[in-house]
Amino acid sequence: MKITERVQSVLNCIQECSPGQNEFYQATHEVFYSLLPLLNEDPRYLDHNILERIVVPERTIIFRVCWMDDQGKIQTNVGYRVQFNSTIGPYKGGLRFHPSVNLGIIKFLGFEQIFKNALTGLPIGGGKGGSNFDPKGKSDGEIMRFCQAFMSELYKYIGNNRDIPAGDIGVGGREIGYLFGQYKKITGEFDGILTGKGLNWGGSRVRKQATGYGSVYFAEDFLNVNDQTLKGKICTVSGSGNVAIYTIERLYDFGAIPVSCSDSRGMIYHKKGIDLQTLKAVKEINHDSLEAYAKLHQDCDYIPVSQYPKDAHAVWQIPCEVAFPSATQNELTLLDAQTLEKNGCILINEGANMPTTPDALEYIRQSKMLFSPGKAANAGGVATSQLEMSQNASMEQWSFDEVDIKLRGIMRDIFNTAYNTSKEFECQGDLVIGANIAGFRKVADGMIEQGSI
Ligand code: NDP
Ligand code: 2IT
Repeated sequence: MKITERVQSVLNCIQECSPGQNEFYQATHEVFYSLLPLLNEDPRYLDHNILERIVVPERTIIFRVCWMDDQGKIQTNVGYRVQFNSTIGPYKGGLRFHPSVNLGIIKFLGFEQIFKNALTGLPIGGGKGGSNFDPKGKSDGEIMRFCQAFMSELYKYIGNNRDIPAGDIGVGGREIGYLFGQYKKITGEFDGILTGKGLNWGGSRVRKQATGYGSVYFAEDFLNVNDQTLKGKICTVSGSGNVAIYTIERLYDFGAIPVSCSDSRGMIYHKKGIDLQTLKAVKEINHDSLEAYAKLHQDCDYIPVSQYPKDAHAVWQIPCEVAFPSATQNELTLLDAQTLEKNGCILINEGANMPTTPDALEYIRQSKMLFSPGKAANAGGVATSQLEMSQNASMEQWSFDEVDIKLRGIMRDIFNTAYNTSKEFECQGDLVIGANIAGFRKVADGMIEQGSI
């Protein structure tokens, strides 16, 4: 059997065995096809059936979460934890609370996390979890009771050497606090079983900022090898959550001009630059819609989702030099990629997980635009989570600068690893190939060394 036929037969199997899990299929398809240069060169991976093994999670936990709403009614949601791969360390990855969550979404995120975590160079395996719970419009009390109910089941499966969840969409500092409190109450242990904790109870400085800052560091390194910098560049950012806010913050520090942000209801275009203070107040403190931002700034444009062009997103219609998709999966379409190129964009730097659709990705890789895949560019969050674990283990707390300097170094190492691997396989600058091969090779070699685990 030819190598491409073998790859396709594993993908066919995934499609048959996991019907309806479109995002999972999309993620495995992208990774496997980008591994072809490696599989052609080194027969060990196919000999050891690594592809067949690596696409099946080591363990999948699905559980019921019942919690009481403010009206005294019991509500029911579904909880997930996919412990995907523990070859190089304990399972590590975020929890997502969003109504769109299902097994396919959690598996795609968990699968990506395996290679992302390997790329950081740190000893962490891949996992992901979450729930179809919708935090929007819920009171603090409802969020707390949901988090307590979720942890009442999850606590059985996690541990600081076993599985260490963190935040993702819909899970930030507040939720991590409620989850941690419940774990401590049930087990009686003050243990580093979650990352993204509060600074007074085991959290790490810079963790909140880490994904956004790391994404900017990665973009700067990629531009530098192409004789450019972020300084003075017009940047578009999508999303207005944890990743987007701290991307915007660090872009200003690098002298760039971030002109946009978005949420599930609309998009802000603020030509003179996003007002970070207003953005933080609207989103981090008031958990409000961006319409509130527009009301405070008469000189910005607000476009509601209902007015977006067909099959496209308003944020990618804005002329920019660097684009930072930082909201969610499949938020940058083929039409968006074509518009970005036409408007002079030179780099698309993924802050979110898999924000680019497959046809857009194919188009971008054949164009002159540079492309940073999320599993490399957004790895600063999980890397700093590992620094939090390290501080917990030694009962230390490092200064902001100490953590930030380590984060800067880790992002540079990730960039160099992905870039040098792309060169090794004669695709210089194709970081999809570079990141996927580098991450896969590390995990696959470990799987071979550890036998039939
Ligand atoms: P947040 O929940 O803090 O923010 C998510 C943002 O994206 C919000 O502005 C939200 O809008 C918007 N959004 C979410 N879903 C949709 C949707 N279906 N359509 C349109 N807009 C949407 O999440 P994060 O910032 O933490 O995560 C953003 C992305 O970054 C995700 O892909 C996540 O997996 C990835 N990521 C996160 C890391 C982290 O450390 N937090 C690390 C690495 C990657 P609204 O406010 O209306 O809900
Ligand atoms: O997608 C991701 O890397 C995250 N949501 C962060 C995971 C973590 O364990 O910090």
